[in-house]
Amino acid sequence: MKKGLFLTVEGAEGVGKSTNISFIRSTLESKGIKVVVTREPGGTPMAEEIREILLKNRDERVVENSELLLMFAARAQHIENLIKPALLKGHWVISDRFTDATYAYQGGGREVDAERISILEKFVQGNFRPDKTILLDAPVEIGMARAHKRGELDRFENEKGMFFERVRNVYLERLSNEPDRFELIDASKQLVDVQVQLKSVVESIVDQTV
Ligand code: Z5A
Repeated sequence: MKKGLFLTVEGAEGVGKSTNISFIRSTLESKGIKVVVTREPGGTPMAEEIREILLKNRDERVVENSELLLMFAARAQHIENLIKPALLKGHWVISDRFTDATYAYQGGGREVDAERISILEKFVQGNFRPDKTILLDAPVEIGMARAHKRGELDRFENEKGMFFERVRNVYLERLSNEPDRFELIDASKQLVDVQVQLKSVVESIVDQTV
């Protein structure tokens, strides 16, 4: 039986997930909560190897179904070998991306039928879903400009603006379909303002849970 809380952080590229996960972690730890931070694709040694395959720029066309299946192969390793054992110990798990990213990137970005994703979600996860999801949202140009400052771009970061518009739209649709699970943060603001919003959201999640 699950004892900890599974929190995912989502958003299109460069919205500040990595930066703000450190802030979320320290906010939770200051309240005495034991936290495990992880990411997708990745989080276990084998899933990190799959991540390298997925992110690498290559000449061979990556077929949409191969990309989709690899995302779920990495996720199966991640859920069974890291997320569920940590939750069972009572830790809170914060994952930088999870299955909402598959709906957004493979469903929205690559235009794979959402029904196909849903079938794999049920196959790999059963009923396992995040308890809460924080969506960092910003206009695509802002996220891309921030991400592009970091230098060499991976296979996803090399996509064009329209791809990320579709990604953002799917995230916003999912937020409006599941308002109880999602918390929306305006990530276009200065970092200090983003973290004021985050602090209040994280404190309210703790108040509802602990
Ligand atoms: N992917 C997928 O397709 N399907 C799936 O199912 C899953 C993933 C799970 C790797 O993810 C890729 O995998 C991802 C989707 C795909 N590709 N893309 N794009 P990732 O999460 O590792 O990669 P990412 O989305 O590119 O994340 P990122 O580049 O690491 O961005 P971020 O974590 O959101 O941002 P950041 O590194 O914290 O911040 C970016 C820069 O902006 C940095 O210099 C910060 O200092 C700066 N920053 C952050 N916040 C602010 C504010 N508020 N103001 C100003 N500057 C800021």
